[in-house]
Amino acid sequence: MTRKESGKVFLLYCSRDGGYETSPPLGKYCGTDLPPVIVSHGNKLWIKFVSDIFGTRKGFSAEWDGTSAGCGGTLTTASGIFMSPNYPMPYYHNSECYWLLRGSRGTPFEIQFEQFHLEYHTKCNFDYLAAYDGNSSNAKQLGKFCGDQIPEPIRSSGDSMYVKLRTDGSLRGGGFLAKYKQGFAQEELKFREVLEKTTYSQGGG
Ligand SMILES: [Ca+2]
Repeated sequence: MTRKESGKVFLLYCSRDGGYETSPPLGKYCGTDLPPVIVSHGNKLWIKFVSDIFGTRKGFSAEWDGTSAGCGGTLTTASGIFMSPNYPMPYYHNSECYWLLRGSRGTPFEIQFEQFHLEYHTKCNFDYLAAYDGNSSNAKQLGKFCGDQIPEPIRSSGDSMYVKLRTDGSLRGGGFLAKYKQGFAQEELKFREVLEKTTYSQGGG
């Protein structure tokens, strides 16, 4: 849209999904109507403001909110599922999502993957899922995964687990679907104790 067409153009901007000038555009706005809420698919949004040599107006101000990015979240139920954004379609480039599993009563969590397909790299440097034994990425890392091999179940030692999904700007897979529940690990520990006692008494008898 040009200045002549609208007669009252004072602002022109567009946001691109992915955070680069070459990323796909999400919209182009001008005039005095407020643009809609713009939601990016990743953790970056690229905004360009253009003005010509004629006249000026007040301009614009914008606010951003990183919590409604459509990925990650805090999960407080004893069991449930979570998945990569856009699942079962391929996940987005340049995403960073965090899930916090937070339970009660000190009972550990277990995550089991139903589907897992992230871009493969020997050290998972490009796209990866990492799990931490606590409520942030400062906690001990329980594992870092990529590729299309379904990881073994991941267990926390306490009543919280932190999961991070990071993707880079190229190549992507179908993503993941994870089931989680609280309590399994403790039941298994009891089972192990019983097993050990049984083995011990058999060995000692
Ligand atoms: Ca990638």
